[in-house]
Amino acid sequence: MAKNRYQFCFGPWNISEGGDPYGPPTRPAQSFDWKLAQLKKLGYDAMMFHDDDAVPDIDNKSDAQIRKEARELKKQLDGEGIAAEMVAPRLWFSPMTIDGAYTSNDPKCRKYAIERSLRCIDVARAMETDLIVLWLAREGSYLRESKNARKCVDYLVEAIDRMLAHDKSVRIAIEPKPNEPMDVAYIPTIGHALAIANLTADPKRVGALIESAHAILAGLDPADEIDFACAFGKLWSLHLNDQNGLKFDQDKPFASSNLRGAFNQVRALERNGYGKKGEYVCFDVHPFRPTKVEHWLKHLDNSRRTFLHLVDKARTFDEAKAKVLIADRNYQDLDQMVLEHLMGV
Ligand code: XUL
Ligand code: MN
Repeated sequence: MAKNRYQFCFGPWNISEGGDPYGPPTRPAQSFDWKLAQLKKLGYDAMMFHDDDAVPDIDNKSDAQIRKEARELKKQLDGEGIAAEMVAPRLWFSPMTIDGAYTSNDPKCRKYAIERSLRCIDVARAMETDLIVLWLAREGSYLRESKNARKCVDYLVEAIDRMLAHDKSVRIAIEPKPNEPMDVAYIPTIGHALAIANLTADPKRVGALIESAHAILAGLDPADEIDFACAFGKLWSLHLNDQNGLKFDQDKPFASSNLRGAFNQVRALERNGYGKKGEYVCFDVHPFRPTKVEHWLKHLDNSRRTFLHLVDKARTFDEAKAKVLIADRNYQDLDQMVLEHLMGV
């Protein structure tokens, strides 16, 4: 397998219990400590957090209490040799975010969302990461006439500006997703994320996180999204996984549905030197619902293994031969060359 220059990461939610909108969990919940203990054993280096993964019940705690608990968690992580990759405000669970968070029609709810985000930054600083991820779950509409999308752009910029002003050292990575839970989201692609970044008070500190499944849901090729974000120096985190076409967000193991698509994502990461500035490769993957308890870390182990095999495949791809075929516009043989390389024949 490839000599590994990559560092790997997952979140506590990636060891999930199998519940879906149609049925209950199929595995019992595991404790946070148990999940943390599995991380190193699986060859991972860091954990990503929602603010309330780090400080449970965050809405009902004082600022001092939040900082204290986050510092204690940081000590626990240090003890295990695990870094905190990022912290993300969970802006989709509270009764205050039913009609949107930053883009709610209700000013009290918008205020809640911003204050919660500032607390999330305090958690991140106590855990010594400067990276805040925004998956903007409820910023969009179920009914277009219910919201003013022009105003919502201003609300989004205002919220990000408040976060940038709260702590001059944080960086914000927007994780676009075109739909689910919303019918249509306001920041569906990397292009939208970078355009919004440009409207903020400090565009240098606003970048992006690409999730493979989200790009596929937007009808885009995740590899091209990676190249696009990297062209701007804005790919600050990554959620690799897979998605079988346009359906619910599946968070399948990396390459599970489309090996060639995964190969092209890895090639894009390699040519852009992703990871060299300390960026992590995170797998936002979930076990299949029927998975038994004794197999429920396999999706994390397998995704990482597949990734490393694909790094080998990217590094052993015969670029010189491909160049000759491209110059000759012989895309038929280029196609077959890729297939045979992936099949190992
Ligand atoms: C949702 C999703 C989230 C974010 C973190 O689709 O991907 O898990 O990655 O909030
Ligand atoms: Mn994600």
